[in-house]
Amino acid sequence: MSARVHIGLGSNQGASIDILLTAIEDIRHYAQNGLIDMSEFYRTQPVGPQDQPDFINAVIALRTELSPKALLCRLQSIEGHHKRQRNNERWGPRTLDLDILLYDDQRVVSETLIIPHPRMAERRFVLKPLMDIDPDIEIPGYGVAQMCLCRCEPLRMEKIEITA
Ligand code: A4P
Ligand code: MG
Repeated sequence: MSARVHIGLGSNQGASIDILLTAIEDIRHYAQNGLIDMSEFYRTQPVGPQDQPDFINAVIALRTELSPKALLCRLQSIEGHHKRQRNNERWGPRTLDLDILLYDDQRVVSETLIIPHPRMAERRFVLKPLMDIDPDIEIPGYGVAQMCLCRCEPLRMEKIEITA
């Protein structure tokens, strides 16, 4: 049985828009499913250190038969293709960050994987694109996304046109 999964994408190094579009194609391929719902793309103020470029953020939703762990493994390999280098700076710049936000309404807590993503409910750059796809969605353990959005800190954020 397949699950509906939401994935958050972010980049603030390199050709971020192209990187996100390529990553979406890679995920489509890996998930063995042609159907992907895609949010708008946004240019967003960094959360964390401010001496780094703005991010491009988006969210996609798809159905997959991969387990949460298998999906994480595939997403990390896609991050690897984009020369993502993990360094020690928390919330520092990156070419590609792929986070599993939701996996049906399941909750997962393990050493390597937490679903819902533990910081998603406080992040405007996640909630806004998530609601482009599913406006009434509920985040298990946190409540309705719209209510979470109302509680978020303000964040500079603008929609960008994608000509793909
Ligand atoms: N991990 C646990 N749960 C998950 C999950 N649900 N999805 C583990 C993906 N990974 C998950 O991730 C560290 C470890 O988290 C992984 O090995 C995996 O086992 P990482 O991608 O190496 O590290 P990270 O992303 O730098 O760490 P962190 O703290 O998760 O960062 P966040 O919370 O993802 O924040 N500002 C704007 N405007 N836009 C952004 O996209 N992103 C960040 C990164 C900070 N500021 C930002 C943005
Ligand atoms: Mg991450």
